[in-house]
Amino acid sequence: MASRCQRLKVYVKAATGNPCKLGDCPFSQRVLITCELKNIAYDVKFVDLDRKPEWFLRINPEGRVPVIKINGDYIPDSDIIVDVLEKSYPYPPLSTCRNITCRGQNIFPAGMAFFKSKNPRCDGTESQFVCELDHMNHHLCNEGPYIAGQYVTSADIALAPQLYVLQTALAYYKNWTNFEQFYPALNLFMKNMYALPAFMQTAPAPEVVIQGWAKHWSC
Ligand SMILES: N[C@@H](CCC(=O)N[C@@H](CS)C(=O)NCC(=O)O)C(=O)O
Repeated sequence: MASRCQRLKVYVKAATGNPCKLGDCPFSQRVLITCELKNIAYDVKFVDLDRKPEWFLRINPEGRVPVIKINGDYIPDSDIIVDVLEKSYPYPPLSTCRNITCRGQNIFPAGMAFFKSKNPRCDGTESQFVCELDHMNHHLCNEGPYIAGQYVTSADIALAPQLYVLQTALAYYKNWTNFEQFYPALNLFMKNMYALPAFMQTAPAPEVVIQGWAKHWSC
């Protein structure tokens, strides 16, 4: 068990242009939701990824967030962090088996490729993204409402923040709003997840997502 006298520190992305506000990093939100659901007392530190401070690069030379500080150790990478939190704070249990946690892991990279593509119909990025969404919609329709069935697990906590930023950025920049019409089970999953207090308290504002994704749009 983690020592209760040391508060956990969570280093997350700051909003573009506002180093004191929560930024649009779905991996950071994943860790924050996990802390909220496990009732872990924690402090948040915002990291300006556009101008990475020296102190942060000393903590994590890779320069990525999220990172946690637990019992004096700095731990990067949301996959590793949620495992550490599960072991240190076992209640309520959120973990599920590896092959379930992996479900949906291709949605975010496929969505990002579709978002960045200037010719998604021809280069296959749209059909790849649609295929990933179809898979997940089908799975949730048959075995949902959550990825592992009746209860929220770490698999949902990993996927929902990714869907949130994709949905926000795709609607704004590409006028792509197909979740409700074509993926009803996935759309219901998103609504359920977004309605959790742990999600609402840790989600970046839509305008922060839109600003954060401007750089992907212009590249
Ligand atoms: N696999 C990592 C991915 C973390 C990641 O890519 N974080 C992004 C922000 S969302 C980052 O720190 N990028 C570095 C940069 O923008 O310079 C995890 O799950 O934590």
